[in-house]
Amino acid sequence: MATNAEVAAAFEELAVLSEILGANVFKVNAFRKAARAVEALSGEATAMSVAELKEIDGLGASTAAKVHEFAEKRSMAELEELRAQVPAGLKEVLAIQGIGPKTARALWLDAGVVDLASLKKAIEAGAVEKLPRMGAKTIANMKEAIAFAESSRGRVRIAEALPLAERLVAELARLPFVERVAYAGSLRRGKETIGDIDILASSTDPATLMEAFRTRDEVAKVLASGETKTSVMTTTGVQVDLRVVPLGRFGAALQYFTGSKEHNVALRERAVARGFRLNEYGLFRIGGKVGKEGPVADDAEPAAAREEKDIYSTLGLDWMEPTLREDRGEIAAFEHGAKHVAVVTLGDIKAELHSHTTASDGAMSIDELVEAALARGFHTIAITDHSKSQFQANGLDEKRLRAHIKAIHEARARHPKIRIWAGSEVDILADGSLDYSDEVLAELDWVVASPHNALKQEPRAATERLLKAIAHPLVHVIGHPTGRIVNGRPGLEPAMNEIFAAAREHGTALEINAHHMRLDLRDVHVKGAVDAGCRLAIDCDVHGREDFDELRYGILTAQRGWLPKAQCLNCLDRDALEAWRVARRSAKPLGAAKPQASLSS
Ligand code: DGT
Ligand code: CA
Ligand code: CA
Ligand code: ZN
Repeated sequence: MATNAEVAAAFEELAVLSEILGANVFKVNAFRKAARAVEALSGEATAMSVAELKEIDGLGASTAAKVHEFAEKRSMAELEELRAQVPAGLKEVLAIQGIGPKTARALWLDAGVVDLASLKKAIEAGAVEKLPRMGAKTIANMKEAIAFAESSRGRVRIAEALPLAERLVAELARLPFVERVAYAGSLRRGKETIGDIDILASSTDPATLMEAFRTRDEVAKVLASGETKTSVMTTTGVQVDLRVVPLGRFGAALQYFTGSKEHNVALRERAVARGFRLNEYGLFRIGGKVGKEGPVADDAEPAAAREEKDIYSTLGLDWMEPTLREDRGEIAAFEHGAKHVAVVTLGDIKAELHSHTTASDGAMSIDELVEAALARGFHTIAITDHSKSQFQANGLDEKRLRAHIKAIHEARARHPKIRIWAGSEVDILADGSLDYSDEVLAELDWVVASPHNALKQEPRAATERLLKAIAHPLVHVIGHPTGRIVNGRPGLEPAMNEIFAAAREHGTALEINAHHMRLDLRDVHVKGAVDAGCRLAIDCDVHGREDFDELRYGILTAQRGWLPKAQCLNCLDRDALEAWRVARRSAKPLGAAKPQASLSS
């Protein structure tokens, strides 16, 4: 059965391809409408009859039939036809910010562009500037976006890899001849993007295991397959490597293939300094059997190999979270006896401080959102719908906001077990001023201030903009501070050290937006903020019920930034969090904020 999201994606692709091919606007719009209609359905589209489907607003006879076709064949004949007519590489051109189907069509037909490489050449050769509506600024933006796309090429966002890896590991673990299986690599380290998924397994029957792996439904192409390693490409475009290792060496392989490479290099140096040799087969005492190239590793008895933690402990180290293994000081920090960081974990999170309802662009009512937060075991939920400038997200003007605040406060009586804050995600405008007046902001319990527009600002302007919001006495937290989208757009590039210093000084928290598309602050910024002594919030930016599940990505990013529980707002208990909220405001009465000039150099 195909999911509604898959059907909607097929319609969206039909719309894009037909627009590139110059289909009439009605046809293109019909596909777009169908995509939106299917996406918004509460039931499974593919389980409905054509007659039922036709009744749905946004679907007609022909699109309804296509839903059925997709349910049966997992594709549509028309989609296959269109795909055959459009160069496959145009997809990556379309993925560039600012290039829509119409521009892609012009680039293709009038400038011979068929993929990113030819687009670059066409720009250099001056063929693009001859096209209509291609000003110098548009072309400069395009060049920047191409460079960004190239830097993220071949890497998928973590949310495209983690659930897939978990499914593979769980299902391989169930095979009777599989003894142990785990994923390693950048995925285990929780990086925001993943080059490939590395899976390790021990098996009593490796050949059958490889066969079972190669023939799985997700596999589109087998890239290489041998006795100990098989690489495949999935239908979703993710490369997965499966390695079979002896059970007695599983821990060593897990350590090695988890990496990072930099961490491994540092660990290997430590091993050598202590008279060991470390590789993917184990930790070996030097002085054993020696071959032509030095001590022979894989046939000598290892000092540690079966369990990862034994490798670390034999080297005088405590086991550390894979998220910390980037050679950023973790080896010194985890010496036996050192008092090391206890990084925040999923179970520590007790509050969601950034969420949207149907009042702006969320999918849940106030009560549904509150119940979803309660179901997570949270003691506090801050409801923070968009402010008025976010008109495309149905942002609230002052009148609607006041009615919303009232409705939120009324909801408290219905949900005594959870603390409900009436908040706002207020836009930080390009000049650093906020989208509501101080008078209105003062009526809110909780204020998240976020940049949404003007995300191509010069670094200096971006810095000033954020500093102004940080210094604002009514702001509690800066939401997704840079506005970047993973693999999508770079966002603001402010002087982060100034941001951290100001956040620390004013007691304004900085957000790790947990959504896998954002992860903003990103890992290295989190580390900087932690070191500067800032408070951080980890928030899902909830728009729909399933967004609460994004929290795991925020936790991984937080861990990669060494965030201790003590510096994370969402880990405070109910009363301590309320006390922080109140203190943040009373510490800085209106108008008492430091003049901002003192912060900039
Ligand atoms: P990715 O896949 O690009 O997101 O990043 P990783 O870290 O998963 O890298 P990958 O898949 O090439 O290799 C998995 C791990 O294997 C890596 O984190 C560390 C280890 N590894 C791979 N090549 C080397 C190497 O040349 N030296 C060392 N020390 N370790 C390596
Ligand atoms: Ca990898
Ligand atoms: Ca790999
Ligand atoms: Zn939001």
